[in-house]
Amino acid sequence: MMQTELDLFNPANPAEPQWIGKQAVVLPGLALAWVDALLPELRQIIACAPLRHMVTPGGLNMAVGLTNCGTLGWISDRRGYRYSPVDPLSQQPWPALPTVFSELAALAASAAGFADFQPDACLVNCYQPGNRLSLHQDRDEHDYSQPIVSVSLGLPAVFQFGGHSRNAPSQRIGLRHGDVMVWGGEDRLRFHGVLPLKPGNHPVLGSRRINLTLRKAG
Ligand code: MD3
Ligand code: FE
Repeated sequence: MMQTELDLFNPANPAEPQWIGKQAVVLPGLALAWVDALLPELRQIIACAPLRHMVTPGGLNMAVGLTNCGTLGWISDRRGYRYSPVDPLSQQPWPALPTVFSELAALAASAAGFADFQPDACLVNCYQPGNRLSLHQDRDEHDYSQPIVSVSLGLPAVFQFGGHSRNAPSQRIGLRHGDVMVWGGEDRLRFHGVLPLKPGNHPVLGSRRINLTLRKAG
C-alpha cells in the first residue's frame, strides 16, 4: 500500500511505542497529560529568555526561533555551535530547568530503556509555517552515551530520521502535539531534520510548533 500523509500521522495504535531504530522510539501522546503543567513554565522561560534567531557560523539567520533553560544552553554565532551557561542576550544564566521538564524527560527515557536520565539542558525550538531544520547530527554534547528526549507541541511536523551518513536513506515520521521521542545508543548520532512546517492553527499553541529537546550536555 502507498504511504499517504494520513498514514504518517496515524500509527496503528496511538498508545503503542513506535520503535524507529534499535534505540530510538516515538512515544505517541506521552506528554499530553503534562501539557497544562509544561505551558506555564514555557511561558515564563520565554519571558526571561526570549525566543531569538541565532546566526550560523556561516553568517545566516536561523529561521527557527530558539531559547534555552537549564544550566547549559545551546547557542550559535559566527564562532560556531556550542553550549553556554549564560544567555548571550542578557549575559545572565538561562532560566532553571523546571522540575516538570526533567520529570517528563526521565519518564520518557526510562520507557525507552535509559534509566536515571538527568538532563541539564533544554533547547526550545519554535517553528513557524515554512520553517524547516535541515539534516544534521547532534554532536555538541560531551557524552554520546546519554540519550536525547524531544517533546513536540503545537502544529504537527514531519520528522526526517536518517542514517549515519548524510546521504543514507531517511524515514519520515509524523510528530503531533504531545508526542515524545527518545533516542540514544547506536541511534544517537543519526542524521535528522524537520521538513517545512505546514500552515495551520493549533487550538493551544496557535500557528507554530514548539519542540523541547532535553539533553545532558555537560
Ligand atoms: C534523532 N530538533 O534541535 S528533536 C535539534 O524537532 C533538533 O526541533 C528537532 O534536531 C526539532 O537539534 C528534532 C528530535 C531529535 C533530536 C536529535 C536527534 C531526533 C534525533 C539525534 C539523533 C537522532
Ligand atoms: Fe538535532
